[in-house]
Amino acid sequence: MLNVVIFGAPGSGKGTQSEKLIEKYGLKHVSTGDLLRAEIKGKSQLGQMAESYMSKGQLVPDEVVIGMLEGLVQRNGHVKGFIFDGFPRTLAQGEALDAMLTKYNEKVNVVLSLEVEDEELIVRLLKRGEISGRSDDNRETIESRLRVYYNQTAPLKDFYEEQGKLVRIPGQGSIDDIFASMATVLDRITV
Ligand code: B4P
Repeated sequence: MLNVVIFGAPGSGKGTQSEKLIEKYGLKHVSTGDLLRAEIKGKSQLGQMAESYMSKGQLVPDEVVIGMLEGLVQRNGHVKGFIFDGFPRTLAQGEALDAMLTKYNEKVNVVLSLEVEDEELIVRLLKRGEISGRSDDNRETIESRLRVYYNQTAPLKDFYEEQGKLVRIPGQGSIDDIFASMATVLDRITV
């Protein structure tokens, strides 16, 4: 399996690039943001709980997100690999992902970290908010998401750097150029 984590701040282009990567590499896309938004749309109990965190720009509790992913990884043992988009977002999630994959003699092969300046992130998310209707794409919530990112998510970079898995990708510029940089890294990995 080729297991890739797409890492980055909110609005860094994780979802955008994941869509292109799954097409080229035939990997299974796992976006915790999409999974949670589907729960909200379906008005499930989990969705109602998740919305109360997401609309404030906070992370949904680890045990909820980890539980959601465990079953998904288990059901997809046959795939060529996974693209984890927006997961892990805390150290506890990073450790849980390692444990989940180890059970199947698998591991995270590489972590592609999209590096984008805050000003650009804010512009992108405000722009998306105008069309997406996402309740978390407004200025106040975006600022809270960025604070949460630096406090709770960014420390994972050290976690993966220590494992020699972190590759920083410049995330500003054309979507195709950024995609090409990511593909160059993935094409060098043999599994
Ligand atoms: P996510 O759904 O993961 O979304 P995101 O971080 O906001 O965006 P992403 O980086 O995917 O940006 P995108 O490509 O869309 O998370 C939403 C919320 O869900 C979180 O705040 C949290 O509450 C919850 N959640 C999710 N996972 C969780 C977890 N593991 N644990 C706990 N809670 C969790 O790009 C953004 C915009 O930029 C788009 O409009 C796009 O068109 C544009 N764009 C992309 N690339 C561009 C480029 N190169 N140039 C210009 N614009 C670009």
